[in-house]
Amino acid sequence: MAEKEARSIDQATLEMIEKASQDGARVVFERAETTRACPIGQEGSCCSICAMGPCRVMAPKGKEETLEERRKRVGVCGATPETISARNFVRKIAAGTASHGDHGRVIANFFLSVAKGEAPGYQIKDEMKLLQLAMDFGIPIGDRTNEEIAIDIGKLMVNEFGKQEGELLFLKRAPLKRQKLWRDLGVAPRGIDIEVAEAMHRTHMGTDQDYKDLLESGVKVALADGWGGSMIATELQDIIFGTPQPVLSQINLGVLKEDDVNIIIHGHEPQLAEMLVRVAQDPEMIEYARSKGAKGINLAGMCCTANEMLMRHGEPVAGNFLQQELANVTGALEAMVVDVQCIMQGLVDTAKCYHTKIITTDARAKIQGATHMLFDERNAFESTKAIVRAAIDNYVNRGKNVRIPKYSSPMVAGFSHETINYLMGGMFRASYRPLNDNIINGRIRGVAGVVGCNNPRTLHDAGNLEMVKELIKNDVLVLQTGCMAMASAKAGLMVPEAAAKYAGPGLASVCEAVGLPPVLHLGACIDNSRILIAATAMVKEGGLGDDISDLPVAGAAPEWMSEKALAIGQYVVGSGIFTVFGVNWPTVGNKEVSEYLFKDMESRYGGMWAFEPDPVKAAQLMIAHIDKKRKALGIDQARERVLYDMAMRRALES
Ligand code: NFS
Repeated sequence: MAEKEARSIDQATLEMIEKASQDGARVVFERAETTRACPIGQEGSCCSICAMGPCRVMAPKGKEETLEERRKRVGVCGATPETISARNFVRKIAAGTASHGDHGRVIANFFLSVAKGEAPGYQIKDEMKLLQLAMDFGIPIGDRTNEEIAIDIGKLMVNEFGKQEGELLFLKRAPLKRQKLWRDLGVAPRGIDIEVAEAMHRTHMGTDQDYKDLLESGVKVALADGWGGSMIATELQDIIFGTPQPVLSQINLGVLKEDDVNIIIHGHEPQLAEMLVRVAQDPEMIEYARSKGAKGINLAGMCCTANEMLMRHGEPVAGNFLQQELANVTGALEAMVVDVQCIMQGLVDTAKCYHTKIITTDARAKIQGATHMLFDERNAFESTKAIVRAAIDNYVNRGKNVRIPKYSSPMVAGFSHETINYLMGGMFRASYRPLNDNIINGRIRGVAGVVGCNNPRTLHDAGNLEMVKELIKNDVLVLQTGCMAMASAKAGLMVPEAAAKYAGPGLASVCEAVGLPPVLHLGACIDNSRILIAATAMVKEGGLGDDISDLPVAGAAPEWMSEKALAIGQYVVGSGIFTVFGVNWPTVGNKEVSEYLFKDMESRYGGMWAFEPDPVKAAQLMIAHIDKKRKALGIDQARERVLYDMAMRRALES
């Protein structure tokens, strides 16, 4: 058991790992033990981009290398370890940007279909955001219908992907100083696809072979994610599906129900999920479920699609990335419906031990052994009904080996840039002023974004929890997305009462005054763009410098695993924010490349990377950076005075 406990701190997860091993079902935790990570690939010292290799160029460990030895430590083509390391790093960023970009492109085209009335069942939900975007882009409003305006916006957004020259439109949202910096450094992206294609070309055998130049191109392609693909996805999804507002829900495998047809939707793009929410409530479908002996239909989410449904509908969340196969292990899941990204192929093998149907729904992502049922946006209601019907039909196949862990936690989610603005400032004077004032007076020391995946190479959920607790204890307000948001929610950090329990006195006093949890859920990974917008809003509000890099803020991904996480990290650093990653670091085998990312980037971008696998130490690095920024702003004194006041107050009370 001691060994099993080393896999997760989440009781529901531990219980299901145990059940999996009793049932003979293999899950990710076990595979991570039997399939060891390749140490050469892990440190970024293997080049496999041509057939003269793969070439392994590791530095000798524990001894000084002579110049002659160093000269020989190159690939067959002569590529230096720096080139190889940087090339690998940039390729990963390009893949991450491509993934978020492809999501954004699908959403932009879908948005256009909705506007043209070609996707029945969907309509524009957030008119205010639509009009705001139209004004941002100079699209005439007048007495035109929302749909006419949306067609113009949709065309403009679709065009961002294939644009060949100029600059991405959303760059204009960044502080002016940041925009100028990007232009001066030559990293302002022209379009989204072009930057991905160029990064793939630069990293092809025999093209860009100057590691610094390669790493700069990594910033350019990453910015095309954060201020491009991801931001387009978030903005357009908000307009079609609604901008999130605070909402109460439940999280963990305990949200599955013994007597219902359980359906989990897992993946990233919310079109199908939105329709599932509707179809699962359809009386005809509920009646059909009853005809098979179930009490009803229970819909829950997994991974980032869960976040999308949670944010807008308060739908329950079954778990984060490492829990996906464990949902099958409950024996109570009729269908795991998936689309794209973060879907483990292992789901199919695990499902074989139970009755769960794995249903793929996207033409870009089929899985051998799964059932493919293509979701058609233009016939959304009917094609979703077919999926739900298949799940219901599977209910009769449920076996006796059912155990749903009794763990689920309440959470408040649904924070967006707009809701933070509103909650802080109030309906009639929505503004970031109170947030900035509380940062200036030191009640809030700074703001941290803690985001990203789970990774079985580190204790599940623990990196997040230790980091977030350390941050809020030190009065740092934490903004979260993705699987890390879920880790905090499971541990009870996303309810207002958590402020009194875990936050430092300054942060707790602000949270209590506004009724906020000390840890705010901003949505899916794509919604890290909300953090960029929030940071920009803080700059524009005034009093905290004139660029994002002046703000007392920091970012982290303590349990990251995906290429998307690297793209996110690089655009956050390129936007001026110090960012620390845990688990392992993809350029750790190369000193020069790591130095560039950890140190040199600061002089160019005002933000830089760090690697620290110990989550508490990583949190302390973030706090030290926040304090450095406070000092530069001249607000470090204010903080000390507030602490003195607190001490005085306590003395008075006693
Ligand atoms: Ni983002 Fe990682 Fe995946 Fe979401 Fe979860 S693993 S980079 S958090 S589900 S995208």
